Amino acid sequence: KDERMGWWREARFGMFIHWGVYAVPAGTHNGQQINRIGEWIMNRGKIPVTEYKLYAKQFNPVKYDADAWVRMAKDAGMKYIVITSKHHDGFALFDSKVTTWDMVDATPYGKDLIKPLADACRKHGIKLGLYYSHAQDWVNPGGAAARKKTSEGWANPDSARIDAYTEAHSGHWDPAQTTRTMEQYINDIAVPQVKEILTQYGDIAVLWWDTPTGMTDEFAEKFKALLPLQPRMITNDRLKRPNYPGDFKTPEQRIPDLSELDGKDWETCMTMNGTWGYKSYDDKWKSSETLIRNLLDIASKGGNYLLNVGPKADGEFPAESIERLKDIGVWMKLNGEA
Ligand code: FUL
Repeated sequence: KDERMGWWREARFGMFIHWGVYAVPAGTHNGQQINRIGEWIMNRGKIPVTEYKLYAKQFNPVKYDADAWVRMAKDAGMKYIVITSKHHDGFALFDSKVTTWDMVDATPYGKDLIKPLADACRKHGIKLGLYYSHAQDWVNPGGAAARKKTSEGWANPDSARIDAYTEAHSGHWDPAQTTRTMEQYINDIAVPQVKEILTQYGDIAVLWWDTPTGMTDEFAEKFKALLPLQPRMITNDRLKRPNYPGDFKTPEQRIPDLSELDGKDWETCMTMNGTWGYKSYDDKWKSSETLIRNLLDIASKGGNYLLNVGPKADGEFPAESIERLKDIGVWMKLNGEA
């Protein structure tokens, strides 16, 4: 394990990228601003599957320039990138053969988004990690859904009825989501897709699981069995809880106190503003100074900082993110870190 962790322990700083169909509504559905994080808009707004799918028809990131993204990360002193190959909305940014709910089949763009990023990372000496939502999937039937109340998410006149429905259907809000079992989803979608992402893009440095809603040991073992496909890869601690510690812990949106450190490897993931996935009106931006201080705090405690960018649907990073990455890069160069 120490051998596999070597580069990561020295990396200190990486870029998280949350990108998907949710960048199209960008926080607003049917004229209503949906509360909280942008990539959860489908769940928070309880958007029916067929309605949410229409957003993919507008997902056409013609300005996507993977090389420019990787250069921005590298110039900021980042050593690795972790991108959402599939988030909870089930949408695959890659070319998946087991579903049409992917970039190639469901969008006008029609091309795999992970491939150019993998190529650019290789070219610039940046490690590539893939986030994969293995349990939650709100579009491929049988995927899990975390129960979130509409009454907390937005002012829907029909909140009470929708919340009662999700309560009775393990968090699902659309009958289309439950036409298959979770076991079928694991066997026919999630396991084959993890196989796809671990075999289609060359070396994958990190596999980043998330939110093990409904995960059983039996399901978790099926995913674990795929890890030898990338023998040098490391994984986080979110495959299943407890008993699947992975290679590092993942404090979210917070930096642990010294008293919490127990000698295990850890990575703080954090947003630059208040959302992971792009929201057009989120303005809770942290200052560049705060971000640099966070990095120093984390590095001094032996952790890694995975700082998020939520690209827009046209393929560009938000201007505020670009500005902050540049500021961090300037500081890094002054301090001989990049
Ligand atoms: C969470 C997810 O539910 C969020 O959408 C985000 O991806 C964050 C990094 O992990 O648990």
